[in-house]
Amino acid sequence: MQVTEGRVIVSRPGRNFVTLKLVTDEGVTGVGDATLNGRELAVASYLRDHVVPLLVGRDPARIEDTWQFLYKGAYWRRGPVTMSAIAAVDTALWDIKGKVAGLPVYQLLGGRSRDGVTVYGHANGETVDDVLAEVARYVELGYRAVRVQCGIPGLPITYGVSDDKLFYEPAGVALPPEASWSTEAYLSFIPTVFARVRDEFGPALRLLHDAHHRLTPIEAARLGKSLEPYELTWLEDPVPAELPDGFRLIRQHTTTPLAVGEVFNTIWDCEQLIREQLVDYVRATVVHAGGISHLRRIFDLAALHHVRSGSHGATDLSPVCMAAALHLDLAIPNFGLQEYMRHTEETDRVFPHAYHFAAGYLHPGDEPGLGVDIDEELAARYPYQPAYLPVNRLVDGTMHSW
Ligand code: CS2
Ligand code: MG
Repeated sequence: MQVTEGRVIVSRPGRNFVTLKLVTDEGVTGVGDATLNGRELAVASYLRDHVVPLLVGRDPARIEDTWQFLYKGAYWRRGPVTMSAIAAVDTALWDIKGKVAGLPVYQLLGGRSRDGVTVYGHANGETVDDVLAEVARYVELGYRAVRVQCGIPGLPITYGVSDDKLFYEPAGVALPPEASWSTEAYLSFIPTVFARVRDEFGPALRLLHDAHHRLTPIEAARLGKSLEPYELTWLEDPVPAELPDGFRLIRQHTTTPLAVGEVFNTIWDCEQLIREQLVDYVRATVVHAGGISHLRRIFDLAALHHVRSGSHGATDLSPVCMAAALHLDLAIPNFGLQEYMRHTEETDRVFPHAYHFAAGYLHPGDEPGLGVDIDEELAARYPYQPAYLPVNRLVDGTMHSW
């Protein structure tokens, strides 16, 4: 069998997605997600101009060799654009292998290690009362874990809080919007939100919170400590992770578990964090961290060091990425949690999929391959439009991390 064609499909069914579809001489096809929020066309060009020509004529069965060829052969290693492009190829090749074998991909990864994939939803609201109503909605839907994000009094916009419910879209159209931020206001307010949520929903519901890389290590340590009475499953992205030592400082002060990794693109971004047990959950994803093959390598390393998976699953990761993540989540021994932010109906129509939600769990389904596809005719009706994530400034105008 040979790869004969690779189609790079850029489409905006509700938001921008980049999808790779590999075609073989025997008619079997495979799909991979290549979406990099706000930088979509860079990955599309990387694939179209530099990768697809290398794939034509290759044996699609050679997944690991193709990964090594694209990673080492480029000379320029790592980086979100490169690794998202490699991820798309890797994911599409696993899809093809599953279809050829007549097996869902999780069977090729060693079979099920659990009955279903526990997911968490993103409950957000402007006020604590809005947040309580959103958490209640997730609980009614059957969720066992909820991430809680609340508007901060005195700040006009808070990242992660919007009018969108069940899904939410942080990327605005055209030029990037700017938000403002006050650590002081945030640190004193957030524990009061969790006090109300825990009080209302009791001890069994798993609660999470995302700090979006906005704190310094000592501020994050204070937040972790003040959230201890509310027994969070994790505090996500407390500090930017370029400097792993920051996590050591947080660890010295709090037993609130830590999660990080949605912007990681290789094992080298988290090797020290994992090896030194500085975090509890690694949240790298199939699409941004080199595909199923490389993410499995990260999770295998994590398993040796008491670190569990907690993959990112916001709306900018397409249903193709979600399907691939679920096959891996079902198979690995050290699965922790999977984020599941629902896609819009438009997105779901363009990406028909077999995965389904029931009683707080997602299951990838039992179709051969990944069980997801792209309807190319429908996708063509939604042309790309530039859209950017907001940038964040302190109230005095200083650029801040987000
Ligand atoms: C968030 C996302 O879901 C999450 O954990 O951090 O909103 C994230 O900021 C976006 O997916 C970035 O593209
Ligand atoms: Mg996050």
